[in-house]
Amino acid sequence: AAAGTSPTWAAPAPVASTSTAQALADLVPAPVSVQPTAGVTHVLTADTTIHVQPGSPAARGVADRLAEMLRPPTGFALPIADAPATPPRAGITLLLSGADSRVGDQGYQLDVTADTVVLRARQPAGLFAGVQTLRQLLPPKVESATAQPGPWELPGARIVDHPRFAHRGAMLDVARHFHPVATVKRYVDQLARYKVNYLHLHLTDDQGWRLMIDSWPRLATYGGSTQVGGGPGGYYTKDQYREIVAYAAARHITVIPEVDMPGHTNAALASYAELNCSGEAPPLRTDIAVGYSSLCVGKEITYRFVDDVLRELAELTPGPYLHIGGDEAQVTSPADYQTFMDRVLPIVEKHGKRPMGWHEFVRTTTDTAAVPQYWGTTTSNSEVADAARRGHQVLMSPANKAYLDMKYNPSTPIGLSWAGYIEVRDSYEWNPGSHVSGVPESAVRGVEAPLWTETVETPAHLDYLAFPRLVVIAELGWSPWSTHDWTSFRERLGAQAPRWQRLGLEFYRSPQVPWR
Ligand code: TNX
Repeated sequence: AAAGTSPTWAAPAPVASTSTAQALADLVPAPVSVQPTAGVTHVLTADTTIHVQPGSPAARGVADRLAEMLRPPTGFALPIADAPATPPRAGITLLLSGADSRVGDQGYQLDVTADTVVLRARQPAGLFAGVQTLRQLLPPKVESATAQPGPWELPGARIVDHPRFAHRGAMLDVARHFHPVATVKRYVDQLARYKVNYLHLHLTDDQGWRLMIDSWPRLATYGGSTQVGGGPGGYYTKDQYREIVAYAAARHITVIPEVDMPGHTNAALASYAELNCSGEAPPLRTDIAVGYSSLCVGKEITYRFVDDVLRELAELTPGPYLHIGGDEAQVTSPADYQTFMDRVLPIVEKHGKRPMGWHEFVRTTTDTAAVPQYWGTTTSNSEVADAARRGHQVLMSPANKAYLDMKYNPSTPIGLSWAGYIEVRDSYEWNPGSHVSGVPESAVRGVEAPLWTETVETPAHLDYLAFPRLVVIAELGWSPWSTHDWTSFRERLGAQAPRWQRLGLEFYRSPQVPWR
């Protein structure tokens, strides 16, 4: 029997269909357009098949992710089959044709009728985004790892959706405290749910170097041997790192690796004495001071080191960007900072990548392919405004809005507070497209929520700081500004709680949010 037409499910109970329809109002991020079809419900059954556009391995990959997501909670087989040319069959169909022209490269159109669920996009990334919407249209028990009783109802609707900004990012600092592959993958799963499409990994800092570099192995084996507070630290082998990159890619998330320089380099300087101007290696550091370390700008070996590191990093990086840090170089003179960047930026390019960096590095270049990441706490910054005027695209991470490591309030048990306390509403009430004067929306590439981990030791700590604020930043990056409204947003955010509970996320129950 075709899915949705079996007698058992022909007439869903009115109560169920009301709560089912509510899911359309609860979507996070808010879609561009939702047209409910009153009284219509689609029910997934043991007979449901997932049909997918033939000939596209990436579309097939999205179907695989969809099946992996639905099989455990439903207990259904959910076989995947090639979609016939037309018309769409009963069940779920993923197609790379026929979508509303507004969807662009990352958006999708989702049509749910009694008999069919048809998801259309122009690119596999759009199908993947649409699958995340489909997941949120199902009841929260869809997040369970074990089989749950049905019914598995979707509300009838047409949704047309696409992101406001092409870049929605999250950063995880794996240097201050090392976070193993499993923790990173778990975070990737959460990012994917909220349509985040970049993961920035802060791989190196004063307290630790977290990636094996074959030509300079002591960076990882010695430089990675501790962390803030003096724990054992750790590092990723190249195979482990490839595993992270591939896991993210399968969820349409591009990894942006960061090697921070010329400052924030104590772990490297401690590992190789010859990198120091003095020729002497400093001790490893486990405190949280910043701004005291610098690579030796006047030594040639510095650039051999940078070339080796960036070459090996580029080989591991399918994405277009290498992040070179550049922040808080307080013991590098401005002239040395310029000299350093004049040598390093061409090395990034030589290895086929584009440079991204914390915003102060942009003063050293006129190459508009370089992306400054704004991390200031003010709404005027002449360096960034000048860069926008020259044609750079800016990534927005204002520390007093988007930093996930800031405490919510003075009694938050973990986190820092140098950029202020950031309650959930504070993280929501800013407009990335007009936040910094002189940086108009057309010069904004997108948003990123950084999570620095000086105080973040465990997945539970990570959960507490990232949820719900990561989801707030994801909404600001995706949803049209016309949907921006705290009163409705906090309801939608509160509706996520039953999902997060099933996922075991230890989120902060902000009193500002009506948690369901
Ligand atoms: C500033 S923001 C830093 C990091 C710290 C962070 C803590 C930036 C580019 N640098 O080194 O971890 O504050 O919030």
